[in-house]
Amino acid sequence: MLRSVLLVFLAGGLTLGAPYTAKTTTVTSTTCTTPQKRPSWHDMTETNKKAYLAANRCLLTSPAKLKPGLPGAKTRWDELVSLHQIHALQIHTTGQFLPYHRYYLKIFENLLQECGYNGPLAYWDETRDAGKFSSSPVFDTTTGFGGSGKGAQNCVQDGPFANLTVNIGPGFKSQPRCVNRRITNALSGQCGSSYVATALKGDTYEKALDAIYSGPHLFGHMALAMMDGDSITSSGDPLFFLHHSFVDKMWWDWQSKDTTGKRLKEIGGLNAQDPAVGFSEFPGGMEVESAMWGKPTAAILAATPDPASGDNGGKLLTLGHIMSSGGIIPNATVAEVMDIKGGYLCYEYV
Ligand SMILES: *[C@@H]1O[C@H](CO)[C@@H](O)[C@H](O)[C@H]1NC(C)=O
Ligand SMILES: *[C@@H]1O[C@H](CO)[C@@H](O)[C@H](O)[C@H]1NC(C)=O
Ligand SMILES: [Cu+2]
Repeated sequence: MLRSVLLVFLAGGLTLGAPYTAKTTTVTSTTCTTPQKRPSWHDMTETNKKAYLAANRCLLTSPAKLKPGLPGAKTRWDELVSLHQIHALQIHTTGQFLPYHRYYLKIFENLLQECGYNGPLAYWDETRDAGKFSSSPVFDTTTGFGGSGKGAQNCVQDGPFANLTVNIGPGFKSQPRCVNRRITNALSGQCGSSYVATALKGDTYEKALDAIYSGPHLFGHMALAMMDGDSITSSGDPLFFLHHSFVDKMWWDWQSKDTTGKRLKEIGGLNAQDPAVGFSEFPGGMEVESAMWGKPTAAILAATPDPASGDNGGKLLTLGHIMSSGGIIPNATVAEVMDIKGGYLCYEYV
């Protein structure tokens, strides 16, 4: 239903400037007239910061809701992390990386609303803190995420997420572990503005995708080592969503640099990892890398969607690709998330 409404809107978009026709009522129901402003954490109001953090904490401490449940999920937060685990080999080092993580932020936003937060998501403008992440206001103990973890497990021991447990991970396992991270300032230098500018120079989707993925995205993860730096389940640390909103903003900045609108329809890459490559940041293919995090269990495989959903059975990602969330929010196509002000999504970075 939503999808057909959007198609009408996209079709309408091709004739921008033409007067609206009889389709106006469906078109207006999905247009985006007042996009929600998504600020950098630095600029978020203190009230919103505290409410946002409280809603994250609420999800970490609320029971799981889905029936049938997702593998290993005990809390509502675990369900969110489990989705990332289930999709891990389809959404990293693939064309799906940017659209799925944009959709994942929408799943997250819906979950925050369940916990009573109706303000905007925030991103972390990492360029302001590059090279000195640890002194960022992001790590404040009352209006931030708490600091670097301590002890052998790097458990976060101050702030709203101290002593909280996530049951998804490491890798494809499901074992209780603390919210953990370890900040390395030197690695955060490559989240600086000159590196971001370089990452956005490519003139095709695949060039931008690779440069964002291997550049500031990866360096941010390495500098933060959220959840043991685990590629499969790093979303266990609420900080993940601030970093990934920054990644989403980079994609949006690249998309909107071209004023013809061409990049709102440009997609490419694979819809699942090439087994010979696996994650591009690690040597060896999938088989070698599985030594780090195991292999998807039978339960995880049973919950994993067909990587070619909506892609006509092929290996390449198309705009028709269907993204899913285990039922937390409705499925959406890649086409629906291309424009953050397209109607299905309605926000902007400020
Ligand atoms: C976390 O747990 C430790 C050890 O159990 C305890 O000393 C500390 O006060 C707790 N911190 C918070 C913020 O609850
Ligand atoms: C959503 O997508 C999943 C995975 O592709 C699929 O199994 C499910 O049937 C879809 N749901 C709807 C309502 O289309
Ligand atoms: Cu991810």
